[in-house]
Parts: sequence; C-alpha cells; structure tokens
Amino acid sequence: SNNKIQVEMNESSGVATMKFKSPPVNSLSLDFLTEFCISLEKLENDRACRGIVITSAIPKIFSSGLDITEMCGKSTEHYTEFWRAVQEMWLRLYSSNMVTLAVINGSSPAGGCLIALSCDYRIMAENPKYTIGLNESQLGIVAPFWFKDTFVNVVGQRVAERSLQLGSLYPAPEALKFGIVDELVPEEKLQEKAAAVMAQWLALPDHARQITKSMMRKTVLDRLVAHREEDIKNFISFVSKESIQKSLLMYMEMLKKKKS
Ligand code: CO8
Repeated sequence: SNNKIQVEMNESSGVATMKFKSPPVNSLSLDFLTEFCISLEKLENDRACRGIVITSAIPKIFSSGLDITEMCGKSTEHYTEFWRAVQEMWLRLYSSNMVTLAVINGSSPAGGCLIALSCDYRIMAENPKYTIGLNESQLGIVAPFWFKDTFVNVVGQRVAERSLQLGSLYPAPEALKFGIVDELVPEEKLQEKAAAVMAQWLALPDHARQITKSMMRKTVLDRLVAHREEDIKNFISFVSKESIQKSLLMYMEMLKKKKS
C-alpha cells in the first residue's frame, strides 16, 4: 500500500516534506521502509528538489523504530528481505545529495533515532515527554555497527559509547545537551524554524555542500556497502536465536502491559 508516507513538494522553495503517517506509532515495517526508499529516490531524481524535511503526522511520535513484529517468528527469507530494506533506507538517506532536515515532533527510539541521526540537522520539539536515543540494549539486542558509526559521527565516541551501553532514551532537553539534536523549538514553532534552517542550508552552492557531506560520511557508508551481505547474515543469526526471540517477545508484552 502506498500511503504510509505523505510527500508534499513545494515547487517555489525546492523543499519537499515527508510526513510519516503509519498509525499507531510509525514503526518501520517492510512496507514502510519500501515506501520510504521509493519516495526518497523519486525526490533524489527530481532536479527541482534540493531539500527534504522529515517529520511525523502522528501526534507525540516521530517513529517507534523498527517494527518488532518483523523480527519475531519469521522465516530466514523474510529476515533477509527486511534487513536489506533497513540497510537500503539508511544507505539512501545517509548518502542523500539533498539537504535533509529531521523535524522531530515526538518520541524517536532506536530506528526512529537512526533516521534523525542520518539527516544533516535535527530540530526537536521542546517537550521533555518526547524521548530519543538508541535504546537497543534495553531490548536485549545490539545496535548494528552502522547505527553506532552514525551515532559516533553526530555525538562523538564517549557519548555514543555510554548511551549505547545503557540504551539511553533522552528527554528532549538532555538530547540537546548531549548533541543528539541540534536545537529545541516549541512545538508550534517547528515549521517556521524548519523553513528558516532549510533556507540557511540551501543558501550554499549545492556542489560544495554535497562534496563536503560525502567527504564526511564516505568512510562510514563504504563500510556497510563492503560488508552488506555479512551484516545480513549477522542479523539473521542474531535474530534467530531463541534467547533473542524471547527478549523481543517479552519487550512487546511489556509495551502491552504498560498500557493497561
Ligand atoms: N514495533 C512494533 N510494534 C510497536 C512498536 C515497534 N517498534 N512500538 C510500539 N508498537 C505497538 C505497541 O505494541 C502497541 O500495540 P498494541 O496497540 O497492539 O498494544 C502500539 O504499537 C502502540 O504502542 P504504545 O501503546 O506503546 O504507544 P505509546 O504512545 O504509549 O508509546 C512509543 C509510543 C514511545 C513509541 C512506545 O510504543 C515504545 O517505546 N515503543 C518501542 C520502541 C522501541 O523500543 N523500538 C525499538 C525497535 S528496535 C530498532 O529499531 C532497531 C533494532 C536494530 C537491531 C536489530 C538486531 C536484532
């Protein structure tokens, strides 16, 4: 189905907005990831599009990260297809020639945080109830090396190591303090701020900015490209472990119990 992400192109500014709209929590299912990659590729190939704003149409949630049900009780073929789609999403976004701006208008754990970290700049709503971080270790799973690399490139080795070991989810003010996001803005000012930030980044000549971006990110991108199949094998053998399946199912149970 072609309706989990709303894309709007503003022809006069050359800026597109991608709004995640996959209720209840914008989890990154195989369908979602496929649609994300197709939308991104279309914009990448549109000469009129120079920047994208990535945000959510669902109140209080940017994205809940990878769809855990895609990692539970599925076949090896399914895990392969799913993980390839996760890789593809990151490779395309992290290497995008466009200016990419994350407007984080809600919570953004794990894979949601990865999307934000892969952008050029992050603005988050100034609401301590919204949290962001790579919390994988809290689920008993391990953030892949390229999640880690992306995180290190944003916050540096020390903050990344501590945050990854503890699986920390930071309330917006702490996320700002540790450099996970660049700015906090009151929620009602997010759009206005996004337009101003985008204008600042688009004021530069594209070619110089693009080459600089590529120079900063190439090592980390090349590492996954070179080890892509190995990374898929690792994911499959990890996720197929009985102990990991147990951890994921317990985590899903915990999410359900927390509600009642
Ligand atoms: N995947 C699948 N379903 C989910 C997910 C998810 N990531 N997150 C929430 N849901 C489901 C809930 O189970 C619930 O289902 P139901 O209605 O059937 O009970 C429904 O969505 C709504 O969730 P909540 O009631 O919890 O909604 P809230 O608004 O209270 O909270 C949150 C929203 C904050 C997003 C909360 O749901 C949450 O914390 N979710 C879990 C987020 C998370 O930890 N994600 C990590 C995913 S793992 C990942 O992204 C990277 C893994 C890479 C390594 C892989 C190696 C093996």
